[in-house]
Amino acid sequence: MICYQSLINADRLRIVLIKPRLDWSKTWDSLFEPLGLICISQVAKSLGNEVIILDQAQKENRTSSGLLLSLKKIKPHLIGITSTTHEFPHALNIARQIKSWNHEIPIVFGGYHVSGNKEVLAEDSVDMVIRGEGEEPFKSLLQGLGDEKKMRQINGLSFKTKQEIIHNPPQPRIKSLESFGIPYRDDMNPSPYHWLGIADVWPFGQNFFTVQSARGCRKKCVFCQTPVIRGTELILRPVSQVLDEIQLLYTKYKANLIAFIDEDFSAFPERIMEICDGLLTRNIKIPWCSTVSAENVTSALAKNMRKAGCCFVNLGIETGSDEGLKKINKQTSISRIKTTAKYLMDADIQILGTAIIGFPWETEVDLNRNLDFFRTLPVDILGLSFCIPFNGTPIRKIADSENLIFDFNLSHWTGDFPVMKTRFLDEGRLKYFFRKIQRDFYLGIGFRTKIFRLFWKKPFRIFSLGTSICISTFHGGIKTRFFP
Ligand code: B12
Ligand code: SF4
Repeated sequence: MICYQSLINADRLRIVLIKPRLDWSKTWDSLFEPLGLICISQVAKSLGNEVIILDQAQKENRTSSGLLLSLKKIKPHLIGITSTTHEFPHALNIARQIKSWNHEIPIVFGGYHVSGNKEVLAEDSVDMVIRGEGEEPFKSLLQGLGDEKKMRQINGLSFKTKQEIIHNPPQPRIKSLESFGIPYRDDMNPSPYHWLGIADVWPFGQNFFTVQSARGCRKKCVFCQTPVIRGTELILRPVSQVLDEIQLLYTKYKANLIAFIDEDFSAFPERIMEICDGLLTRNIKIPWCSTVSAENVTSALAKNMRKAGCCFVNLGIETGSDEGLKKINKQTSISRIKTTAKYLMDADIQILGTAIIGFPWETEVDLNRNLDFFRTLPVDILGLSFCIPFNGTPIRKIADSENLIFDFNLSHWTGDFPVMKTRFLDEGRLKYFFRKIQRDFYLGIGFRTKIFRLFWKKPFRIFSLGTSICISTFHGGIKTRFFP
C-alpha cells in the first residue's frame, strides 16, 4: 500500500485534478469544460484544501511533458485523474509518467471508464478508483486517506492494501445534487473551451460553459453505459438553482454560450418549460444547446425553447427503423423522430442528429434503410458513429459471446473507428457504409433544399453550419473516417 504519511501530516492538501485530452485533431471543434472535475474540486475546497485543475485543453499542459512540468512546479500531495474509455490509455500513460517522476504521490482515478472497469486497479500506477458519482466518496476519502479502517467504509471506493485490492460496495445515487451548491468556477480559465458551428453563434471569442440540470437517465438503451453505471434514476436539481447558475454564468463570467449536458434534457417537458420561462423572466439572453428525446418534444416546447435562447439540439436518432429502435430499446418510433425533427426545424432550432451503425444484428439492408431514413429528416448535421461495445452493456455481452470485437485499443473507441464487426458485416463493409451514409446524406435532396432555403433566409447560418460539418466531418475525422 502506498505511504500516505505526508498527506496525514499536511494541514491543507494540495490536490491536482487532471483532464486528459486524447487527440487534438479529433476534438478541437467541441472542447467542453471538465465539469466532473469542477464538481469534485468543489467538495475538496469545502474541506479547506487547495485544488488546481490541469486540463490538457490548456496550452501549457497540452503535451505530457508540459503537464509534468506543471506538476513539478505545484508539488501536489494527491492527484486525481478523470477519464472516459477512449481517454483511458492516454490517462494511464500520464499516471505512469507521474509515478516514474515521483511514485509517492497517490493517484486516484474517477469518471466513466474506471466506474465500469474497476479491474484497472491492477495497474501499478493506479492507487485508488472512485466508482460512480465523485462528490461523496471523494469527500470521505480526503477525510480518511491512509486510515485503512476508514477507507474500507467509503462506498464506491476501490483501493490497494499491502496484501490485496479492495472493492468497497457501490455507493447509492446522490439524491440532493443541490446540496453541493453551484459549481465554483472562479479559478477556471474559460478561454480553451468552445463549440464551433452552433447556429448563429460566432465561433470566435466564445465564453462557453456547461450546466447539468439533472443527472442520470430513466432509459436503458442497450449500447449505453449510463444505465450500467448510474442505474435508471434521474435526479433533478431544483429549477431555481439551475437558473441561478445560468444567471451567474451570464453576469459574472460573461457566458455567451451554454450547453446543458444532461443525458436527457427533455425528460420532463413541463420542467423545461419552467426553465425557459425562468430564462425569459430573468431576462437572460444567452444562446444554449441541449439534448432532446424524440418522444418528449411538442411543437409548443420547441417554440418556447427557441424563444428562450435554444439554438441547437442533439436529437438521438440512433437507427433507421422501428425494428432497430426496438432492438436497442430506444423507446421511441420512426414517426415520432420525424415529427420531432419537424417541430424543431419549424422552431428554427439547429439539429444535430446522432446515429450509430454496426449493431451486432445489422446487415447491408439495415444500413441502406438507415440511409434512406436519415435522408428524409430535416436535420442539419448528421453525427454518425460506429457502435462501441462499452463494458457491462447488453451490446458488450453479445459482442463478447460472439467474438465480434476486433480492436481492443481503447484509444480507438471514440465512435470514429469500427472496433467490432456485426454478424454479417466486417470492418471493411462497415467503413464503406460509414462513408456512404455521410456522403449521401449531405448530397441528398433534403439537405440541399435546406441549404437553399437558408441561403436566402439566414446566410450566416450556412457559414456556421459549414464550419461545423467541415470540422466535425472532414477535418476532425479526415484521417479516421475517410482514410482510416
Ligand atoms: C460533454 C460530453 C461530451 C462532449 C465533450 C467532450 C470533450 N472532448 O470535451 C462531446 C459532445 C464532444 C462528447 C463526445 C463524445 N462522447 Co461524451 N459526453 C459528454 C457528457 C454529456 C457530459 C460530461 C460531463 O461533463 N458530465 C458531468 C459530470 C458532472 O459528470 P462526470 O464527468 O461523469 O463526473 C462525475 C463522476 O464521473 C466522477 N468523476 C469524474 N471524474 C473524476 C475524477 C476523479 C479523480 C474522481 C474522484 C471522480 C470523478 O465525479 C463527477 C461528479 O459526480 C457525458 C454524459 C454525462 N452527462 O456525463 C458524455 C459521455 C462522457 N460521452 C461519452 C461518449 C461515448 C462520447 C463519444 C465517444 C460519443 C461518440 N460515439 O461520438 C464522443 C467522443 C468524442 C471524443 N473523441 O472525445 C460517454 C462515455 C462513456 C465511456 N465509458 O467512456 C458519456 C458518459 C455518455 C454516455 N452515457 O455514453 N461528449
Ligand atoms: S437515452 Fe441516452 S443516456 Fe439514456 S440510456 Fe439511452 S443513450 Fe443512454
